[in-house]
Amino acid sequence: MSAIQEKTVLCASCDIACQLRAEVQEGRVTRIKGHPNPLLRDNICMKGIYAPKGFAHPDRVLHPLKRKGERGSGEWQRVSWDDAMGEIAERLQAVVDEHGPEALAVSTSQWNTSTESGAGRRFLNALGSPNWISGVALCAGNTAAVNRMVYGWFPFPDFAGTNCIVLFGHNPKRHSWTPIYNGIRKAQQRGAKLIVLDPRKSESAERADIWLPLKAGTDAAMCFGWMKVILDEGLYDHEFVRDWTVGFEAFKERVDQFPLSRVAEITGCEPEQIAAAARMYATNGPSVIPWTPITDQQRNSTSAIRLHASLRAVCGYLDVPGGEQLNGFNPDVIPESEMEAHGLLSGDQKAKQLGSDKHPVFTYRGTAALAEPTKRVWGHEYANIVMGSYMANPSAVFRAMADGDPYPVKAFIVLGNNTLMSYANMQLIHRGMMNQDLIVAHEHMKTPTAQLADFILPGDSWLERSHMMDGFGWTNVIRTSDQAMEPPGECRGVYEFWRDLAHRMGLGEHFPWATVEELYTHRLQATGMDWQTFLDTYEIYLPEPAYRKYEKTGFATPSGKVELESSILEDLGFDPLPYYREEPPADPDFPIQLFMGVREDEFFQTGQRFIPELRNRKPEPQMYIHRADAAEHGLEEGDWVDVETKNGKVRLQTLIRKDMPKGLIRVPHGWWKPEATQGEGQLSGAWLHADAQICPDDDDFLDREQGIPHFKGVPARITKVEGSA
Ligand SMILES: Nc1nc2c(c(=O)[nH]1)N[C@H]1C(S)=C(S)[C@@H](COP(=O)(O)OP(=O)(O)OC[C@H]3O[C@@H](n4cnc5c(=O)[nH]c(N)nc54)[C@H](O)[C@@H]3O)O[C@H]1N2
Ligand SMILES: Nc1nc2c(c(=O)[nH]1)N[C@H]1C(S)=C(S)[C@@H](COP(=O)(O)OP(=O)(O)OC[C@H]3O[C@@H](n4cnc5c(=O)[nH]c(N)nc54)[C@H](O)[C@@H]3O)O[C@H]1N2
Ligand code: SF4
Ligand SMILES: [Mo]
Repeated sequence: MSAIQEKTVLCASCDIACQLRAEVQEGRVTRIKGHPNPLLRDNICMKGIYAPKGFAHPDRVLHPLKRKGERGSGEWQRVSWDDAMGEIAERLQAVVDEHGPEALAVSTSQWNTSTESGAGRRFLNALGSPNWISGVALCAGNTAAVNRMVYGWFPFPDFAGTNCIVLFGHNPKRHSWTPIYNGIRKAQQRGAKLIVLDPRKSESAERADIWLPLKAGTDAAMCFGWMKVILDEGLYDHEFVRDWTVGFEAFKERVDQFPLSRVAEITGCEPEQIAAAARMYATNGPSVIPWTPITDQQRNSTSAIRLHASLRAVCGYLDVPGGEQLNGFNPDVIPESEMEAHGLLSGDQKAKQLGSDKHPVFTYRGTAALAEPTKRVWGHEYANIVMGSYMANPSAVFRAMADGDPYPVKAFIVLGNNTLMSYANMQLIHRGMMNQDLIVAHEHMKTPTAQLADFILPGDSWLERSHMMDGFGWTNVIRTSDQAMEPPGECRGVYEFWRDLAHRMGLGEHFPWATVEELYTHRLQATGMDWQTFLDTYEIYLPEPAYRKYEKTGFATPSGKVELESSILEDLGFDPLPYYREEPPADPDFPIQLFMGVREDEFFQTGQRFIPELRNRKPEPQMYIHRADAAEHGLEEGDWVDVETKNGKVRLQTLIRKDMPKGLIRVPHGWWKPEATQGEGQLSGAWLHADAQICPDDDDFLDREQGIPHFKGVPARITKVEGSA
């Protein structure tokens, strides 16, 4: 038996990159353990613990595969990396020659593949395509882009120092974003208050000082209610508002349109409770409203996010201890945003970015006015925080893939993202994929998306590579991850893929670094260390926190102040003030409401359902429903139902839950069954269970400024399925 070695690694089985310790024996990871960091040592989520099992699964793709027969046939032939890359480069070049570089679109979520240091964007920018989309369009990235419009950066909450935490839906648990759960628990143990807004009595709501059971999708209206109380009662930071905001008078007039009686009617909450929560937030400060995906995914998303930002600002909680930090870049490391080389893409090509005409907020067009202020305050023109800026609009990209409107997209590369199931309107995405000349999937597993590819390329995993992570460009913390074992088979990293493709397509000059470690050394040049020395020296590398930095530099907005009234949105032709769009009129055919969400403890998003230890705990996709609604539909626990919206239907198993309010059901995200029949027509159960089929993406359900879909409070109907599923 050889000795056990221990390596510090960053987990990428979900998107928050916990530090973990990997025990390595005879070249294999045998055990995952907690890291001594106080937020990580006490418990690890089960996805982290079972990750090595997943990476050793017999169905993992270990060699490049090329499709045999029709697209989606489910039949594959093993090819060499050299043959695969040669053919991919040739076919991509043919698409570019015929339709222009903008005919290539890329989709990735980047947290699981983010070892690439921006190489994918760099490739796309060098080639000339603006059509990059990402799961972060629906999760944090879009919030980051909207926050930049208000005060020039995306703030990060100081859980350790705060006196009051407000969770808009967001419900971290022991097995869901464990360190954030731990951070909130520790704050509560210190005496910090917790306010939870959730239509369901979630685990966090159970522990809250105040729980507001608002109706799904009404978060923006709720924020107006809070703001009304805070402004009317003078509970805001008068000096900060006077010195550091613009548009306060107009903003106040808009807020005055939301008396508590109106807010109570929209949200279904009691006026006194709304006022009590607003007072707790404003008077127990410094308080924090941590980022929440719930307001990423609503028809009023942009307004809700702006109102969160405005609450932080008027209460004086920005860039103060215990409040919300505006971190900027780490001064010693070349930021990922810079490595992405957005300057390489010409103005003409940027202007072709799909969807930027109608829904510009996170596109090049929408963020152009931030370039100069960002350079002035943060030292670089581009700040791609959480990779959420400078993206195309996903729905617009899928339409271009399917219908060639306004121009054709004919080549699609997907890396670490299950595109078909990870946006709205799976039917459209499917049509778009079936209409491609070339699809490449860089993956571990034959996901429904990969099943439609021309090539599946075997990706390495987070235990099998080194990683330098720059806090998603959000915090200025740089963390390192040591390679714990060799990749199995012919698995390779994303950087190697982009570099190889660039060299084959005449773009090699932009990729002089032979390995990702060389690339890290390049980014670390100001520290005087190479990657190995840095890795041996630091697990974490960060500057001393500094507060109220805006007093010296101003905010990174066009006015240099917090824009309660947004000059950028006004110039883009939108309402410069936050607003509230009421729901479309009720449709008697769809009498109940649903939301997509409540993450499964056992799996991350669409992943991990092939790991028996996890799947045994949650074998089937479940609809949560109130007992009275179940009775009304003749449903008993375990019955199968079809849940339908006007876009399509999914089949789910009934689970009667006390925490659900009447009239609202929960649809789980991301279900497919890796053991079920693969290929077109079935896609391993995705056509039966994937929520993306019922997510609407028409104008009534898209947020106007960003063009992201509404997942919270969608009209639906349910029908019992006789017999089993
Ligand atoms: N319809 C619908 N869409 C949604 C959501 C929803 O609720 N409903 N939720 C949204 C949210 S909150 C998010 S965060 C996004 C998430 O969207 P994604 O990031 O796409 O998340 P996953 O479904 O986990 O897909 C990741 C894929 O990457 C693969 N993978 C994992 N690690 C690696 C790696 O190291 N290398 C490579 N090459 N591949 C790897 C996995 O096998 C998996 O298939 O989806 C968003 N989209
Ligand atoms: N185990 C595990 N952990 C995960 C993930 C996973 O897939 N598995 N995914 C990770 C990712 S990418 C994300 S984005 C997070 C998501 O995790 P969370 O932010 O916690 O989001 P959800 O679990 O979808 O839903 C949280 C709460 O929102 C409530 N809710 C539903 N509709 C509304 C609404 O309109 N308004 C309000 N205020 N509340 C509403 C639901 O009742 C639910 O209790 O989890 C992360 N952690
Ligand atoms: S919460 Fe779990 S899956 Fe996510 S990074 Fe941490 S250990 Fe990994
Ligand atoms: Mo997410």
